[in-house]
Amino acid sequence: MTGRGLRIASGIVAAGVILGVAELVSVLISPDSTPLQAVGDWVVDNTPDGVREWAIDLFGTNDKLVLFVSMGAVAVGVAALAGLLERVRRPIGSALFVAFGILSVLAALTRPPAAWTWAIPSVLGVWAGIAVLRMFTRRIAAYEDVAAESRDGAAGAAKVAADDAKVAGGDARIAGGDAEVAGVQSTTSSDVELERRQVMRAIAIAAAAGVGAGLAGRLFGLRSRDVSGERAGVQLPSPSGPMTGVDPAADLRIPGLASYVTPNSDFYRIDTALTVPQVSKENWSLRIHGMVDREITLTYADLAARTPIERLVTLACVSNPIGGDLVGNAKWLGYRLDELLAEAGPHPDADMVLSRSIDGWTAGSPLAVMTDGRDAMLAVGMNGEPLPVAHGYPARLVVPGLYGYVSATKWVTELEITRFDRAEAYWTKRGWSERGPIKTASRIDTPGARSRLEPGRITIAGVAWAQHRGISAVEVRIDDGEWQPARLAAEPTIDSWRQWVYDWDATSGQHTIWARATDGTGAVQTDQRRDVVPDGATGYPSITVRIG
Ligand SMILES: Nc1nc2c(c(=O)[nH]1)N[C@H]1C(S)=C(S)[C@@H](COP(=O)(O)O)O[C@H]1N2
Ligand SMILES: [Mo]
Repeated sequence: MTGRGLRIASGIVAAGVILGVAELVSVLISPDSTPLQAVGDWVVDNTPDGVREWAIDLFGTNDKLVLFVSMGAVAVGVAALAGLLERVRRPIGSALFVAFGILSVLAALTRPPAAWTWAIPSVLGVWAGIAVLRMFTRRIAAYEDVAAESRDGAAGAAKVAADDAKVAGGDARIAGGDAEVAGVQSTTSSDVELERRQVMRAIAIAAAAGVGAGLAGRLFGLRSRDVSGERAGVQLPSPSGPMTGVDPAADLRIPGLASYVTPNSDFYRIDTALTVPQVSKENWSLRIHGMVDREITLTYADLAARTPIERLVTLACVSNPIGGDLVGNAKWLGYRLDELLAEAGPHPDADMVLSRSIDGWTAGSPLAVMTDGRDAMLAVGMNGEPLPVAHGYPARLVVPGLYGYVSATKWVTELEITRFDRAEAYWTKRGWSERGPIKTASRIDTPGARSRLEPGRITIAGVAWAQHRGISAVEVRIDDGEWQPARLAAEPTIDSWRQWVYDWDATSGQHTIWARATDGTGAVQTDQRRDVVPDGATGYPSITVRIG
């Protein structure tokens, strides 16, 4: 490695020390206070809409991984530059680190739950990183001095030897001079090599220390806050009335068709959280405030005095493209929101419930929808288990008929009663519609797109949903043929999706299969193809298959 290579390595390793030390210190504060997390969260919240949609289009639910990798690439570039530019008397690299530190402190302090202590990991990390960078820079400078001396020394020795040879004029003396020159050179170059090795060793030690601190910090931080153990011990209360049994006739159990109830492990997950919030039920509370007669705060223990309901509700994401799988049906156990809201007494001129999660994400739901008698709830259970941590443990909202982005707040801690003309929720600020009623949609699950099949009887099956309106019909069309009615499975509730099946006598050739649903009000799903922005995709789903 040359001096240049050493400088680049020293910058990258010093940056690693910043992140590592910050991770370690954050164990005492919050995992969200580290530069990695705080800057990452800031980037997530401030990515321009165009870039965000492009990234979600391209990477789907891997967008978080992609974000971390691209942030890492930028960080390595800046760190290499810092190492290259830093000099003993010209600390440009240190100045870059200070600038990064300021950005990181600002990002940490503007996170919703931040306290002033959230600045500490960035400050201590940058301090340690600069100390390490300065030390390396001094040693690299010393190494470069020795290397320069050795070159000068070798040149000087060669000159002396040549002079000697001139004076003596004898072959033997020349040989001796050569030998001496060679001796001088080999001593100095091994000095240089020794110095270089020492600098490299120091950099390697710092790299190991930085990575070690970072891993230890992450591990301790995650372990000390992990609530999965606590969750496993939660005893769910029994719902009022008979337990919601799933009507067997609702599930056609056709291979390839989504099961009527989506298992928790298969349920889609969408949120802006880079690491899943770990909220202990002991610290959790829900504050209902704003335009209300009485502000109330409920703890998890307070919920035990109430009786929950259990309902099947299909949750759908507004970002679900036609035919997509950002939709799932679960049995939710929770407390009626209309009752909770009534206790606080919303003012008559309020029209929005702005729900907020522990990490500051918000959704704006129409107050009228939450209180019109539908089974909108503060859910604590999902399919007979406490809410999985990634799905909002210990409590989240579920509102039949509204897309997740305007209703389904996970890790919910606040309901602010307000007005649509006064407040704006997370995605509305980013170009999505302020209202998000779910649009009637259908999906073909089997056969799979682009399948090759034998001619004869083929089972076409899928799901359709129009939450809180229900599904009254699904029709299938082959190529340009007539729309044919599909057979519908039972519909235990209009708040869930409905399975459908159609038996097709397939003939040879390439065919396109279309589907469309009619909701419980008699309205047919629109054939107008529209993208997901700003309020959900529309259009008929279709697949193409080859027969024979
Ligand atoms: N705290 C929080 N809650 C959130 C979100 C979020 O980003 N943060 N995303 C919402 C969106 S867009 C959807 S579609 C649903 C998805 O819920 P799930 O991950 O349990 O399927 O959660 C909603 N609740
Ligand atoms: Mo969503």
